[in-house]
Amino acid sequence: MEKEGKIIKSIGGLYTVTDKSFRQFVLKPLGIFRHRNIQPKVGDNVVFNEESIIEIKERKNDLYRPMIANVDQVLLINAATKPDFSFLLLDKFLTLIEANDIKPIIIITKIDLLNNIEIESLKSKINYYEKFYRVIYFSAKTMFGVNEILEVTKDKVNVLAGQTGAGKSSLLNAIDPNLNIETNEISKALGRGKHTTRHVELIKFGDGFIADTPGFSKLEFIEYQADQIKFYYPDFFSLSNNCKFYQCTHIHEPGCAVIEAYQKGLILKERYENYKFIYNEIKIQKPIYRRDEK
Ligand SMILES: Nc1nc2c(ncn2[C@@H]2O[C@H](COP(=O)(O)OP(=O)(O)O)[C@@H](O)[C@H]2O)c(=O)[nH]1
Ligand SMILES: [Mg+2]
Ligand SMILES: [Zn+2]
Repeated sequence: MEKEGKIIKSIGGLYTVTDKSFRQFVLKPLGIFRHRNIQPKVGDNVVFNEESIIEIKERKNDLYRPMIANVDQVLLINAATKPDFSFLLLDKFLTLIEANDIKPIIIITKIDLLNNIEIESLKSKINYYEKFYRVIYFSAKTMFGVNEILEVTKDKVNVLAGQTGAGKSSLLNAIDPNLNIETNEISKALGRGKHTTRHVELIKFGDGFIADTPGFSKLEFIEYQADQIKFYYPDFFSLSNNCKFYQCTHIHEPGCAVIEAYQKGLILKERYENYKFIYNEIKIQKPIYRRDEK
């Protein structure tokens, strides 16, 4: 009997594979993978029989942190307040997620803490992002937006991102109270060592999956070149055909269509300023090479 499934957990050479009806099997990979130097990983879509994983399907992507293959989208959690909403953090996360070629879903949580005027004022800016990204407003307290989150995550492999305190764990608990994840884990977030040795696991999340640990937590751009990040701004990219110079960085060049759009107010002020800020941050960073982490 051969079946198809997905690896949701790996511990000491044993892989937990779930089939379409969420039945789970603990399996070993065929020896042939080791000989070919292929290591199955969480998120892999596989063919298996009673004893073994016998085929690993081609990966559509391969995330480094957490170590997961075939991520469909990142739920980027931003608190509307507490901590203050930060467009810089939003744009930094979006840049990193785009750089990994994964689809971001922007979730603005804790909206129960804003009054109507504050919500409208935030929305008037965040509207800008809705041209390129799905934006969902949510509250773990009132459950506003819960159906929208269930709909968008259905049948998908999701990864959470967002700063500590943004409301990631609360969102998971709101969607599935059985998860019972600790919230407000400030002390844990500071204790580094633990995190790197943890085994990542995909957990059932509505009718999809979610990684049990957030990704993109270190907002580092070590691997990127300043003049590459323009490709991770879909709003700039769509204008760049009209820039005078083919390799325009949209920072200072004459005849730049992006700068022109910004000056006309067609690009959100914060968005363009953050782009310049991130560009310069990368430009001045010393080349550091990423330590080999496991
Ligand atoms: N009022 C309100 N508080 C929230 C909401 N979501 C999270 N919080 C609170 O914000 C704090 C941090 O939330 P947590 O889920 O631990 O954030 P995480 O660090 O991103 O996992 C906790 O005290 C939560 O109770 C929300 O939608 N509304
Ligand atoms: Mg948390
Ligand atoms: Zn330009």
